Amino acid sequence: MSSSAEGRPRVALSVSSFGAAGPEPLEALRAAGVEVLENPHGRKLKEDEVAELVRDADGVIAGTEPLTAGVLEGAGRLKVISRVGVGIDNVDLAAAERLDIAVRNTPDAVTDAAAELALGGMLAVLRHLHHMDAELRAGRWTRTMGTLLRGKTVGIVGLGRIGRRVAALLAPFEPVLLAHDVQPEDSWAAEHGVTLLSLERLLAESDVVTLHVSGGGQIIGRTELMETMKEGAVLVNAARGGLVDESALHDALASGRIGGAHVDVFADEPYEGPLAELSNVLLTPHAGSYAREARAMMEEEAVRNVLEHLGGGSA
Ligand code: 8YV
Repeated sequence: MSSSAEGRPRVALSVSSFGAAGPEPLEALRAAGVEVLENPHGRKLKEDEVAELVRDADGVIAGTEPLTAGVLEGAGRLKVISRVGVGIDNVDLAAAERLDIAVRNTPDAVTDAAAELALGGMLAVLRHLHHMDAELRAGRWTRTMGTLLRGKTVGIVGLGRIGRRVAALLAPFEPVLLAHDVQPEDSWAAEHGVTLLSLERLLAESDVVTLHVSGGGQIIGRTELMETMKEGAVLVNAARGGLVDESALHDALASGRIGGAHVDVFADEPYEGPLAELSNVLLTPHAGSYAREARAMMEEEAVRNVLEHLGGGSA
């Protein structure tokens, strides 16, 4: 196995949470003779913090913290970035390539967890579960009438692994399924009863819009929220914060133009902001993959990936 100057290879855990689903991944790293550098903050690291943690590391097991060109240039012996997760939008891929740093991810392990969270978010928002829970805790017996998911038109933006799983989970609700994808696969859509549309038409026709693209910039801005989307529609974003204009979403929810939303991901995480003042939005802390079984799989795979690249064989 390749190693640091002191002999043992160093692997930095810059991901915000590691080992919470079980000790095996950490044990596997240590059993492989790795020196583990833990995230000292226990939350998503900022650029300067991740830079410091990975400076002397040979490998990094990473979450969604910014692995910018500056961070990678400052990590002189880094050979591999192993993402615990599927999205690699936080990694400067051009810099990684230039610096000969391999980038790996765990593309399948998150699928069920992320898709189930999105389904849960839809149901919760349609029936105002979070609002009624808050009311009851405040001593008020408030029954807020919701709407069914059954038979609704659901627009899935991004028809990759997670988007497809969402489509499958939705099937028993007998929805009209619409989807938009930058690389549409007509045969899959036809086989699964999904109608492929432009983003604009999908937004105009859907009662519920759920996002499943990883990165790529904003796609739901003020115009989409205030004009294109259906009056009273529900938006679910368990993909990436940057996809939605948060301030426009706040205004659209506050005015009732958008009926409700589940937001799991934010432009800046941890999120503190005005969406928290609205009762028609369910907020969760980027927890799409945070289900025990998924997490265990993701971490095991991430350890395997890092050890493979450091020449340590299988974990
Ligand atoms: C995070 C995710 O990676 O897979 C992704 O792209 O956004 C999440 O699963 C994960 O929570 C960070 O450990």
